[in-house]
Amino acid sequence: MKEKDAKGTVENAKQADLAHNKSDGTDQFMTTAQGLKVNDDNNSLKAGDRGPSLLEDFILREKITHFDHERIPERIVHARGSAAHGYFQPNAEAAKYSKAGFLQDPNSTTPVFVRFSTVAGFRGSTDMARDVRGFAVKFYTQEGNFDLVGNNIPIFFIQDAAKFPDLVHAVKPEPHHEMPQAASAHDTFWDFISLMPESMHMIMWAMSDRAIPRSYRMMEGFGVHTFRLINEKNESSFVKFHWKPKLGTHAVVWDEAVKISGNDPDFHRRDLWEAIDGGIFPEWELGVQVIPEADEHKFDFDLLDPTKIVPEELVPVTIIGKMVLNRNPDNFFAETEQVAFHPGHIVPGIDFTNDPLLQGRLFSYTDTQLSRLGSPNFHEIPINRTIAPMHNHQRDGHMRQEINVGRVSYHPNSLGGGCPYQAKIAEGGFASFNERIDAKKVRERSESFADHFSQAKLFYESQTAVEQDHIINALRFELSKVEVPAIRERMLGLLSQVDQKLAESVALVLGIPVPKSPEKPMNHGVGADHVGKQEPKPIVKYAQTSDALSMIKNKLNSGTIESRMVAFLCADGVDATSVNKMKDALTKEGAVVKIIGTNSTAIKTADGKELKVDHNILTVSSVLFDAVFIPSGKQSIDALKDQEKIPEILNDAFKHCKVIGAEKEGIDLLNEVKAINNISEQKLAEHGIITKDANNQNLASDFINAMAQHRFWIREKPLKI
Ligand code: HDE
Repeated sequence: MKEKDAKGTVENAKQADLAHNKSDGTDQFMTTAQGLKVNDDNNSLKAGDRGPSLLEDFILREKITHFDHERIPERIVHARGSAAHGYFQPNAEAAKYSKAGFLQDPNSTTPVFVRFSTVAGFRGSTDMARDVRGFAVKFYTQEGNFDLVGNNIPIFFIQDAAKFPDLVHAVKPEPHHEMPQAASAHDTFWDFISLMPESMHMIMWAMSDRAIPRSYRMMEGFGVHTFRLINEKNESSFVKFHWKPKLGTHAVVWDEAVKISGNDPDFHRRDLWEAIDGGIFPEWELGVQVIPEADEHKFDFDLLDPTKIVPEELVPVTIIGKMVLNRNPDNFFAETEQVAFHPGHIVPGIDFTNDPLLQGRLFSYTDTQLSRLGSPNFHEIPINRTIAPMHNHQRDGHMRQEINVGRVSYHPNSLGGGCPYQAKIAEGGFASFNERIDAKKVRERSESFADHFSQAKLFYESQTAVEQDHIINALRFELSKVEVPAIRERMLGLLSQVDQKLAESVALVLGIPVPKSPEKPMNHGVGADHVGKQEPKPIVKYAQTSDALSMIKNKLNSGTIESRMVAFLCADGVDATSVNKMKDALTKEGAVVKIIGTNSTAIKTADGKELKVDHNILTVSSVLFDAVFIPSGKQSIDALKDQEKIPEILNDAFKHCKVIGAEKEGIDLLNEVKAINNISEQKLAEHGIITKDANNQNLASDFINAMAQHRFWIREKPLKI
């Protein structure tokens, strides 16, 4: 009876705990942390109204002391991030490969919390840096938390965890003056890279438009390492995890990224927040490339090498479920900042491989949480708690939340009835995959990891000409920021082993020649003693290119315009029919229309009605939108012609190859863009400039079809090589 009471009390306390964990503070008295109602929060306790403050003022001291300690260390990498809640639902395929409980029932859903991030920048840095994006998913499964802590690029810079601190030191702001912020375009990064040929495949991806995504919602995600799945029959297969976005994979262009950083450094955070807030829920399919255990050595690369992909043309991606993000966090710090991911959080049915990068990560994440969140009890922070029942003998420590009852805190025990019990495998107990290891202890790199250029080549050659130009331009920019000539030269040497023309066209702008290529591809680090001693394997020339690697050729891009942002440029006297017709058509397709007005509140349409303004033209730029439309209305157009921002908005929209639409008098405003005047009227649509005369009724559908093509690269001048 007593025991029952005690349990009841604990239950009540737990409920109270939960109630306390979530509070919006409305309709309640202000109290101190101890629950004392506060009578005056505006004045400190003083000796006389003009006298000194009194040490006795415990209310002031409590408030300021708490404030003084409000910050925790930011993540050493991935400090800048944004997150959302949602759910995962498997399909019928999933159970074939894994016995994980959350993958068994197509009618079940599992809650998830997903955090996207940049890597190099500090917590307050721009979302738009050229960088890899983190894509970390916490599945709150009934069998415990499973964290899939991946990136938006399927490979990594280095092959062994031992080089991770060096990589991060090299890319972070330089230690003497802490510059540059959130940028790889500086000497220490390229110095390191130029001595690490194994990074060349990743460099191709990082210099491509993948590193400047249009939205977190429009990125692929990858588990990067090869993992294992184990099914009910205890069959193990190797897998690569893929997240495939429903909205396709899209990027901005570099000039746009630079301008977005100034216009709205929270661009990705805002985009994610507003989409979910507006009921446009981001969605991904989860796919796996499954490689049977017997095929481990079938490929020209090593499945354990994290600088290699498995081309989708060799092993197709099988979809095993979908993920939908449908709820914004309530509190940034409590959730997005305090969430603690760990690639070692797995559940039965999922296991690791011996990828030496993954192996290093398994140690690092708990270690970092101890210093970042300050206690081994970080699993008790609400966002990190498992929804599975949790019982063990771990006790105490800083900020322990759980009140463990009873006197037994050890195993085996008889005093506690032997509880908690260990679970047999049939009862869901976790047992590591029984892999046989019979080897010498060595500090070596496997010879099978030695080819650093074939897949860099495969990636480069799989891109369209436009995408290749963007890679060349990114390298020109980054290496022009490098000050030490020897670093540039070494980089050109490495690039020439990916593609001679690529190296030459970068060299053209650097003003130096490409060094003579070594006869054999340079597969060992220049002067680096850490990269195995073996002779490099001959380069495997991949026969095919892979469309999946190109964002433009990628079949994910279905042409939807859902959630795309369109700026309508309006002033007093705008034609309401022109606005509404286009707006209705776009909204029907799921696009979002924003009225950009010449004031911050509302403008008057030609028929005297009020049109609510979403943004004052002073605060926007076309880089914040996917397309621009100029509705008709002579008075409106005349007023817009006087606006200082108009030439910048239209010229940028043109330069960034975005769709521009204009109706009747609106067409006059296009004169602001010289380049448009050089395009003949018949060719305007081909260039993504959608206009119409009074008789043509197809403006809206033409505009929508053009937007579905995303960008009109025809406007971009091919690079001189
Ligand atoms: Fe991480 N990584 N990482 N990483 N990583 C961290 O953990 C680390 C690597 C990734 O939104 C840290 O909690 C090592 C690859 C993401 O909270 C830290 C190595 C991939 C996030 C850490 C790697 C990742 C992190 C910093 C090489 C793609 C953000 C704060 C052995 C598969 C998670 C933290 C979030 C965060 C260590 C390499 C993805 C220090 C040692 C490869 C998405 O523990």
